[in-house]
Amino acid sequence: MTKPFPDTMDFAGFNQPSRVECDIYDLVIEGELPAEINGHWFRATPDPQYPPMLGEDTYLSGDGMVSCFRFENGHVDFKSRYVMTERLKAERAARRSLHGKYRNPFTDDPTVAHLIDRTVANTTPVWHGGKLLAIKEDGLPYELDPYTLETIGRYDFGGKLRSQTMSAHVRIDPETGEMFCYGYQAGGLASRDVAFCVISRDGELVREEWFQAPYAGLMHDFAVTREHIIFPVFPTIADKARIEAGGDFWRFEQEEKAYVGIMPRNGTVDQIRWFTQPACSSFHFMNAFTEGSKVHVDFGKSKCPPFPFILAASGMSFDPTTLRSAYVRWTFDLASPEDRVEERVIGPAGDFPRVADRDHMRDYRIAYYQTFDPKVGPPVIAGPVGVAFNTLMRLDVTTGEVQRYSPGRGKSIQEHIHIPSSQPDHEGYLAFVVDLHDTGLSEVQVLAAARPEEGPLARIQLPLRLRCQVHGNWVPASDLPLP
Ligand code: V55
Ligand code: FE
Repeated sequence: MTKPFPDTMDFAGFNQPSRVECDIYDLVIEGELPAEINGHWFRATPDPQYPPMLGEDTYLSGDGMVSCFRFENGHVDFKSRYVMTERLKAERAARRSLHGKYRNPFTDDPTVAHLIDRTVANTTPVWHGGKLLAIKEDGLPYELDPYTLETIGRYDFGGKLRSQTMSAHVRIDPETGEMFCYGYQAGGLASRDVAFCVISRDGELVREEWFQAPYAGLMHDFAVTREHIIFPVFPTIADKARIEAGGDFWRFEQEEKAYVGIMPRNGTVDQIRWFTQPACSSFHFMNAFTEGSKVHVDFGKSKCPPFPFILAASGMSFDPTTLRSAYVRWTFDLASPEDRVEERVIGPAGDFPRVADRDHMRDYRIAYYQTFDPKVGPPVIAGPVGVAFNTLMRLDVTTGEVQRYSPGRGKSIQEHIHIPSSQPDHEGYLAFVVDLHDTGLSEVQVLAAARPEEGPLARIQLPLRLRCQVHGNWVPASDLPLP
């Protein structure tokens, strides 16, 4: 018998597991959905099949559920399927959870000790080189059929990839089509090995170069410019002895420094130059670009990681007011031998930064990201951090001007995507799932990216609750034809 899920933040309210694999044809739409929006919006959501074996767990451990909104000429269809990982297959066969703590194999049921990895592939759906990959940073990607969302299997770039892991965040050069990514703890649990990888436009692994990070830090995202690769390492650190003793995977070490490694894109990993800063944290990078000898990196900087389970393991507690500081630009001058970083505030605190795909890696003006604004309403629980965002922002990084949109009290928003327009001088659209806490259902809102404050052009209604996605990506019909 499958018992109820625990009554904790990670599994209650809007975070209740949904576990629904479904197809919905022609969702009901209020307003006018622009007919030029054609393509697939893939989303990855942790959605645990079984209640945690040890009684509690973090949201981030949930089995990967990939869903897709397919937009075609003013119509939208929906589909959701589990990623059939080795882990989920073993658990379905046993009809119960067999895995213990987050990323800790020493806490698992002995019957799953033979599995190559325990990834749940729940973080990002990546479309590149004609393949749809579902990735979590603790294991190899899983390849999915982009039309049926059926799992094809674990993907190692045709046997070429040596790293045991692959980053959930990748960077795709809009000019060359190359995909940049990396695996951290590439050589094993809590190792300092990082495998820097480049995948050609047509999906071939053309570079895999290993280096040692200063410590086994949580490397969730990185940044790439036309000339440089930037590897930030913040002191949320794994410790092998602690993990082997059945302890927590991550601890935020306030006494450690943060490091940023910068290498020339046409160079090699032995040319990485490390800069240091006092301990801080960031999960996502907005954009980066090189200007002469200077490298600019834009991101949301906070004092410590936001996830309650990491804070608890570090003897800290969640405090949304002190956690977040601001969006900053770090500028590194490679012409200077000094270990110096110039920091400038570019925008309010928040997360889920996204720029138009074509703006990646170069000097840019517009970014879209999210924040929690207490003036809109009291905090509502949804997603892995607990307090969900309720406000979407459009930031002009050159002027600091911010436009805001909030769907209102009792509603929270999930990570947005940006959809380019084919019309000249049109900034495109933003689309995101809105959690309707009063009805327990979800809807999608579509806004004009240039004027988010004007509110939705269209609202796409769902007859169910969509658990909070971690990340999603838009794939235009020009890259993946509609079936
Ligand atoms: C993140 C998400 C993860 C994870 C580690 O968003 C970091 C950050 C969904 O899983 O395992
Ligand atoms: Fe992320």
